[in-house]
Amino acid sequence: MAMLSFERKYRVRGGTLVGGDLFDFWFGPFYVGFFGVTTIFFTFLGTALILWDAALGPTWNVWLISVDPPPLEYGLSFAPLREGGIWQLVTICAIGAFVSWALRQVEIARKLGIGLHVPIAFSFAIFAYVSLVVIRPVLLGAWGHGFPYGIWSHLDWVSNVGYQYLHFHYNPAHMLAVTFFFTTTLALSLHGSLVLSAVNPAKKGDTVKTPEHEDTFFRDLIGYSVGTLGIHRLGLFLALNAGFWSAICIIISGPFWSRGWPEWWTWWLNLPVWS
Ligand code: UQ2
Repeated sequence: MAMLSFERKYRVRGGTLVGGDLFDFWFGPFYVGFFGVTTIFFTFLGTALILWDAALGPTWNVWLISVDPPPLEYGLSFAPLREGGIWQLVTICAIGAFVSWALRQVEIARKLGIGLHVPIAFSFAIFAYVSLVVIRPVLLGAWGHGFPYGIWSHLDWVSNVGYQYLHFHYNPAHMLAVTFFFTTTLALSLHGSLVLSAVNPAKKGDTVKTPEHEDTFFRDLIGYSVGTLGIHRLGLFLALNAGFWSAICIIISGPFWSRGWPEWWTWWLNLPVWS
């Protein structure tokens, strides 16, 4: 079925979570919905606030512009706009836009009668962001523990917070997150190259090869094929775990472990089996 006629067939009413029929329409190729409106609202307001903060100075250098969180002294209260208040509003807009986007994905999935895998996957990315700017700052008692919104400044933040725990790579949850990120790239490169190799036969003019060829390649190579559905389950599992352990590794840094991460491993040296 041609894509355009398929889309017309499935451009049906219903499936909305909020607003009933009111926003149940398309703008060109885009489904709008209540959450399309709220996504646009938060995105434009948040972007305007970032531009306003930049206009307050001290620089228009895009690498150096930074919307900073409030000083730690403000704790968990609202700060004056020029002293981190704008950062607080930008954070509200960012979370509003991200959650709106996820809920718009839910409405579209419901219209199509497909699973909720995409919004659930996206929610792990939202969780990782929220862990940095809400969960950890709240557990530590100050919005000032959030990261600054700037290209250079957020890199400095990551570096400084890392060294605060002496050697962040000794954080066991960070180890898991990094391993899942690398394994995700391994799985996607295996999958992407395997599919392209099957649809691009070595001899020009040959018809494309089948999933059986893909299975056979890996059975010949390592004695095992995870399968065409399996590789996508594996990919989703790896990617979700990468985001999840990223969130965990920063939430535990401070609220649940405030010394250097290398010291955490003394539990190993203290095992009774060594004495
Ligand atoms: C596979 C398969 C695919 C694939 C890939 C494999 C036909 C098109 C990449 C091979 C993957 C395996 C053996 C798992 C590797 C494990 C890790 C943790 C990276 O069998 O089925 O479908 O794309």
